[in-house]
Amino acid sequence: MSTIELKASNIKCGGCASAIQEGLGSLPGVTGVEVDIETGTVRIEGENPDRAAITAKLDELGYPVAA
Ligand SMILES: [Cu+2]
Repeated sequence: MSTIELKASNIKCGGCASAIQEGLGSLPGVTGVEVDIETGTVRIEGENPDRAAITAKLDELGYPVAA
Protein backbone atom coordinates (compact mmCIF):
# COMPACT_ATOMS: atom_id res chain seq x y z
CA MET A 1 0.00 0.00 0.00
CA SER A 2 1.35 3.38 -0.89
CA THR A 3 0.12 6.94 -0.70
CA ILE A 4 0.67 9.79 -3.12
CA GLU A 5 -0.10 13.32 -2.05
CA LEU A 6 -0.46 16.08 -4.62
CA LYS A 7 -1.56 19.69 -4.72
CA ALA A 8 -4.00 20.31 -7.54
CA SER A 9 -5.30 23.61 -8.94
CA ASN A 10 -8.91 24.75 -9.36
CA ILE A 11 -10.52 22.64 -6.63
CA LYS A 12 -13.37 24.80 -5.37
CA CYS A 13 -16.25 22.70 -4.17
CA GLY A 14 -17.64 19.28 -3.42
CA GLY A 15 -18.42 18.79 -7.10
CA CYS A 16 -14.75 19.14 -7.93
CA ALA A 17 -13.87 16.70 -5.17
CA SER A 18 -16.40 14.15 -6.48
CA ALA A 19 -15.15 14.51 -10.05
CA ILE A 20 -11.59 13.89 -8.86
CA GLN A 21 -12.58 10.96 -6.69
CA GLU A 22 -14.45 9.37 -9.57
CA GLY A 23 -11.80 10.10 -12.18
CA LEU A 24 -8.82 8.93 -10.14
CA GLY A 25 -10.74 6.08 -8.55
CA SER A 26 -11.09 4.47 -11.97
CA LEU A 27 -7.31 4.27 -12.47
CA PRO A 28 -5.55 0.93 -12.00
CA GLY A 29 -4.16 0.34 -8.54
CA VAL A 30 -6.05 3.21 -6.91
CA THR A 31 -8.08 2.11 -3.90
CA GLY A 32 -8.88 5.41 -2.23
CA VAL A 33 -8.96 9.12 -3.03
CA GLU A 34 -9.32 11.92 -0.52
CA VAL A 35 -9.67 15.55 -1.50
CA ASP A 36 -9.17 18.51 0.83
CA ILE A 37 -11.05 21.33 -0.86
CA GLU A 38 -9.52 24.11 1.26
CA THR A 39 -5.91 23.24 0.58
CA GLY A 40 -6.34 21.56 -2.82
CA THR A 41 -4.61 18.49 -1.51
CA VAL A 42 -5.39 15.19 -3.21
CA ARG A 43 -4.34 12.03 -1.38
CA ILE A 44 -4.34 8.83 -3.39
CA GLU A 45 -3.98 5.42 -1.79
CA GLY A 46 -3.40 2.19 -3.63
CA GLU A 47 -1.20 -0.64 -4.73
CA ASN A 48 1.59 1.02 -6.69
CA PRO A 49 -0.63 3.69 -8.24
CA ASP A 50 0.87 5.23 -11.38
CA ARG A 51 1.84 8.80 -10.58
CA ALA A 52 2.10 9.79 -14.25
CA ALA A 53 -1.39 8.46 -14.96
CA ILE A 54 -2.77 10.32 -11.95
CA THR A 55 -1.14 13.58 -13.03
CA ALA A 56 -2.44 13.12 -16.59
CA LYS A 57 -5.96 12.38 -15.34
CA LEU A 58 -5.99 15.47 -13.12
CA ASP A 59 -4.87 17.53 -16.13
CA GLU A 60 -7.63 16.02 -18.24
CA LEU A 61 -10.24 16.76 -15.57
CA GLY A 62 -9.14 20.39 -15.37
CA TYR A 63 -7.31 20.21 -12.06
CA PRO A 64 -3.64 20.34 -13.06
CA VAL A 65 -1.08 19.54 -10.40
CA ALA A 66 0.39 22.72 -8.96
CA ALA A 67 4.14 23.15 -9.44
CU1 LIG B 1 -16.27 22.54 -7.89
